[in-house]
Amino acid sequence: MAEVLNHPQTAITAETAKQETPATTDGFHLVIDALKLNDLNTIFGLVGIPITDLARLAQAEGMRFIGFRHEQHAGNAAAIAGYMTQKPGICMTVSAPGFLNGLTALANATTNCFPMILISGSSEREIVDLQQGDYEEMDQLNAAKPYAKAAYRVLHAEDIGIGIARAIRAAVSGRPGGVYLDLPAKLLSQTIDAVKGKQSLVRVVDAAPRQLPAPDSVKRALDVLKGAKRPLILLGKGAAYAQADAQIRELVEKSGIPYLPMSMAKGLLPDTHEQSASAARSFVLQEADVVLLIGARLNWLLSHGKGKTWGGAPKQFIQVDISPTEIDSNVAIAAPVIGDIGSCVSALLGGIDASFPKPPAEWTGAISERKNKNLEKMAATLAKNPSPMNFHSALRAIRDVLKTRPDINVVNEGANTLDYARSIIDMYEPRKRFDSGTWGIMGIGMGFAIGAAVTSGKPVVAIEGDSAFGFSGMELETICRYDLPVCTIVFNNNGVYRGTDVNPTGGKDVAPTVFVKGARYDKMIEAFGGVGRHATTPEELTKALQEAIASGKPTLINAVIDEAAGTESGRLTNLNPQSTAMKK
Ligand code: ADP
Ligand code: TPW
Repeated sequence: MAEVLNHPQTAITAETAKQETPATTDGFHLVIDALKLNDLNTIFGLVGIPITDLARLAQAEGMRFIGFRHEQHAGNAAAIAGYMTQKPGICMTVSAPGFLNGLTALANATTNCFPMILISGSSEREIVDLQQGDYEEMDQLNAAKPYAKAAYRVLHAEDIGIGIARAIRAAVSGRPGGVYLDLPAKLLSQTIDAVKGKQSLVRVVDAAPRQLPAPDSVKRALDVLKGAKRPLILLGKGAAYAQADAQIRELVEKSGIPYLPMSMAKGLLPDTHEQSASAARSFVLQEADVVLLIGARLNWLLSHGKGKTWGGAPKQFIQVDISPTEIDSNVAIAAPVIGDIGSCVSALLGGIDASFPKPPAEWTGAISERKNKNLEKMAATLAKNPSPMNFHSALRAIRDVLKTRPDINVVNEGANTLDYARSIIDMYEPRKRFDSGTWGIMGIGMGFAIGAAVTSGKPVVAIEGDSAFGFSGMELETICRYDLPVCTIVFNNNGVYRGTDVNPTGGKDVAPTVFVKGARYDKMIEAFGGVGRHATTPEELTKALQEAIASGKPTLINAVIDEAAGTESGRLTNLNPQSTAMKK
């Protein structure tokens, strides 16, 4: 493989193409050139034959290769980069086990509608298909299909350009998702004429074309909205992804309709916006008569649009989404508006003029009343200073620091740590909050943190349950290696949900939810040259976080939380963040 790096033609440029010696190129170069041609300049991955050479070449050709300790986290980094940029994040892995480790992230990306491409090396087709036992043998293409939006394999070097173009389009057009691209090892070393190779590359034009909504669907939606007595706008992470921030804000403000952001849509409008109904979430979901969903699905996170969460009052839904089959997936949708969110919201805005009825004062007044009552209750809870810290006192300290830095990215996972942080930490800017998402998955933490830091060049604060952190903890080394401005705060309550469970038999094994007591996660990062801090009070936590942000150094703060403070989470009844936070 060494020859690959010594390849006479490291970059296919107009100049080199003109060189006298008839040059050849190969699969390795064509993959890198195709990615670069499409402005995909960062690869998140983990090496091994033949990806090692691909990674070396990528770096030699000026791309960024961010090497991870486990493929799942490389995949998560790629996925969040895709969500932040609307360009597919690229993850590269070796075959079979490396591919399978990355597949969890690909499936998670598809579930969350994040665009990414998982590129894996694979073994020889002849041997795989006859199941003759090759090194890391696996039929990866078929394994990927059920979990990806699309899956492709390239067998000939001259098809690499087309293969990558198809993967890009599949990832970002329509509803975004994860795409698998299978590159057999043999393909990478195939050589072809360099000029032919260059001609075979494709620069994708208009990868995610606008999709305009049908005018009659817009009219229907406006008619339903006009008839509302208690309207509500629900913003999902599709709305954040769409980067139609100004139009969405205008729609909310011109219509005067109260809105609720789903967790990753927080910050699309600042959480402090007066029309935000977050602090009266249960009330508005139950009482609204018309709900305008923008880039949000009626899945488990919204109790499927029915049941107690939504109250007894009959509702009409308007749904703006790019995917026609999302409509009527859980309950009947009175007015579907199909298209990209920017186009749909602009079209809706066209019908909202001075004569458009404002939501009745009875409705907005009732919401304000609820909000004020709840916010008062919350303020009282947050003002307490128990020792050891509980989730609220620790989050109050973090909230107050983050308030001063609205540009900071926030990663958040755990059970209680997720539920409480979601409602206590305000977001002020779009696409700055990255969390467990549609699956409620643990393990996105360090991958998302690295992806967000690399993509934005801005600091990241990862607020992590101690169990959640454990899934990706080894990536602290990656954070230190690339000297990323990531501050990880581990909410250490000695276990999953809490640390107080006991083994009912009195046997030697601890209860299934319990970890080593008093663990010092801060020592882990010190092993890699990062800064470890131990915080037992809100004051210590504040200071450690302020210093971490100011220094930009990789930091881990071990925040000691009362091991009895957490409740068992992940149940549907705990999905309403505001009410969960209110319980304490
Ligand atoms: P949340 O979890 O925040 O409620 P979901 O992931 O459930 O959000 O929903 C996101 C929705 O947004 C998906 O149904 C997806 O099809 C849609 N979507 C994503 N991007 C766009 C876009 N650019 N235009 C329109 N709809 C989009
Ligand atoms: C991939 C199940 C949901 S929440 C959680 C687990 C293991 C951890 C909760 O403990 P943590 O948080 O992080 O210490 P806290 O604040 O309550 O103390 N495996 C995967 N995903 C999920 N969701 C689980 C298991 C789970």
